[in-house]
Amino acid sequence: ARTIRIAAAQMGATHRTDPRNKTLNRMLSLLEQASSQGAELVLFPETAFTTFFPRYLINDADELASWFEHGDVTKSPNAAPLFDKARELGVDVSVGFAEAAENGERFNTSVYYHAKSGSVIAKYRKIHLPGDFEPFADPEATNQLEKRYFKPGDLGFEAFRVPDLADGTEPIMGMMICNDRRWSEAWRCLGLQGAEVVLCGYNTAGFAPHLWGSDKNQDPRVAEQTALFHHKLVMQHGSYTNAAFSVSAARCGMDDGKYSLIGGSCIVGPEGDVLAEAKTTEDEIVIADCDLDLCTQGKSRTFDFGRHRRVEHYQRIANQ
Ligand code: CDT
Repeated sequence: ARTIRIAAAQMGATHRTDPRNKTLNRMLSLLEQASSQGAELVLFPETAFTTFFPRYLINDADELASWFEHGDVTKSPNAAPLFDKARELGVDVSVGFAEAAENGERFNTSVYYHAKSGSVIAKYRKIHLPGDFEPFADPEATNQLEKRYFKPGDLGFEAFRVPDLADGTEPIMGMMICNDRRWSEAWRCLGLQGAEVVLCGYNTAGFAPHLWGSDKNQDPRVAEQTALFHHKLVMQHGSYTNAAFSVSAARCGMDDGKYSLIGGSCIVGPEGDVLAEAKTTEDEIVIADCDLDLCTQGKSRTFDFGRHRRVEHYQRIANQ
């Protein structure tokens, strides 16, 4: 069997005032825990090294720059120890971070770090940036200013092969980030490349009535449950319709004592079945053995794209 033991490293509350090394130490501890449980690959959340800063209106250029990793993330002082530890433990890591590229452009990014070669073998820049450029007028509203701080990703949804996993059979993986998981197009781009595992870190607001904009979301408990339901719905649907495993890792809990983010980190099989899921909204390892041979049925029968898709009728989604 082509089995990989994969972990989602869920991360609980991370406050605006938390020092970077506190957050980094939590990540190192999660990585060690996952490794001691035999994980070969660990997924960390979106913008894992900091709180989810796009909720704040930040006008000071230096402060804004401090939320980003500049240049090569594996050498960035606030992030490098994670990659060094991954290499030492021989565990692959996929992690999200705010990227300030060499040319000054800023993206919401994730990388796949391959421990054996000690190198980043794939990079993804978030394509679907949710929220707004301008903050809400209501000062109590939770904002999501990703359109202000990031450019839409320019690397596409590129699947990649990972050496030294699943008995050296080089499994095909893909990355998406948070809001991307709600878009069937993102899943299909990866599915069409034969992706067997899709990795997705996220920060999803629970109670945030302005942001979600629905009457249903006025009650905090209902709002959280609705957000959690939609999260699992899209992970299970995307996995099933593309016959791929998916792994999702949340940044969750109550940031700054007032901004709630949902948990629900999970590992889903190619039949859409939840194999493992978080029990808390704190730092927690969610782990499962993923036998990639289980993708074969879906990829060769129900979702054999070559035989069953009717691309001549899909012009609308290709061009508009
Ligand atoms: N980080 C991120 O992309 N969060 C969004 C919140 C939705 S904004 C209405 C998400 O899709 O989970």
